Amino acid sequence: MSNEIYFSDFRKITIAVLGIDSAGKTTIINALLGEPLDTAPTVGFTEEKIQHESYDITLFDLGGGKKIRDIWKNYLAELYGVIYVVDSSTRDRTAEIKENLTKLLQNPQVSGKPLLLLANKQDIEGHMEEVDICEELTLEELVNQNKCPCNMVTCSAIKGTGKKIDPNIKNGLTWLCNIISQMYQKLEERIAKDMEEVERKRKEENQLRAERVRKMKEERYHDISCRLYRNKVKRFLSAHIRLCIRTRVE
Ligand SMILES: Nc1nc2c(ncn2[C@@H]2O[C@H](COP(=O)(O)OP(=O)(O)OP(=O)(O)O)[C@@H](O)[C@H]2O)c(=O)[nH]1
Ligand SMILES: [Mg+2]
Repeated sequence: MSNEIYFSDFRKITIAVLGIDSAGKTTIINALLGEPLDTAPTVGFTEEKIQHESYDITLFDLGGGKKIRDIWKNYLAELYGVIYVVDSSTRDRTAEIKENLTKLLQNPQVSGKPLLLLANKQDIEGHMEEVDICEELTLEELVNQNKCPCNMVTCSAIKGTGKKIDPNIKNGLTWLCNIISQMYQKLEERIAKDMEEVERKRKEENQLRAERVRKMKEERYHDISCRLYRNKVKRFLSAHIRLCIRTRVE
């Protein structure tokens, strides 16, 4: 009985772990789940559940490959916050990361929501420091413009899994949970409104699709009817002509 009360106190929230391909998103989720850290590129979307602080957290793991990023927009409305993972070991892709993060934070379903930026792969020599990442991404400007409360934490996802996880990842998640706590009611109301809008659009699209299918069927039926009618007329005319010829011959 006490357990039931205890678990019912847990608030349910959804957080997406985003970032471009190979940033370390799935590795971080596996570390939080206490699972082995070997990963393959995520093709599409997976969902995992963890408990942290007083939250039942649903984590969305979305592939970061160029061709997959387009699906992110379908998962943003229900988010209470975003964990954005950056591979700090390379400077080659900072322009791509900046463009991706800018587009994400400017999305009306994300603006204003809390953002935890994990500067991952800090174990690799020559990695970018926090200050470099801030500068390269013009992070302060970006989060201010989009009113996203933000915290950056450095980490190394391959450090360990479960109890051996890099404590910075857990601390970052605690920060995110705390800020979500402070904004909970506002976020909950906004998510309910955004999800209603998503549902309305989905119904509208389904209606439009059904209408398109109905029109296509109607047009096809019309085509077939016309063809049948033409064939009928043709058959009638050729029978009439044959009859005329036969009558004239006789
Ligand atoms: N050295 C080092 N390697 C890491 C770290 N985190 C992840 N990796 C490696 O980086 C590669 C990509 O990791 P994933 O977790 O699959 O990356 P992802 O962001 O999920 O990539 P997509 O699913 O393609 O979007 C894997 O080989 C990981 O082992 C880290 O902190 N340090
Ligand atoms: Mg992945």
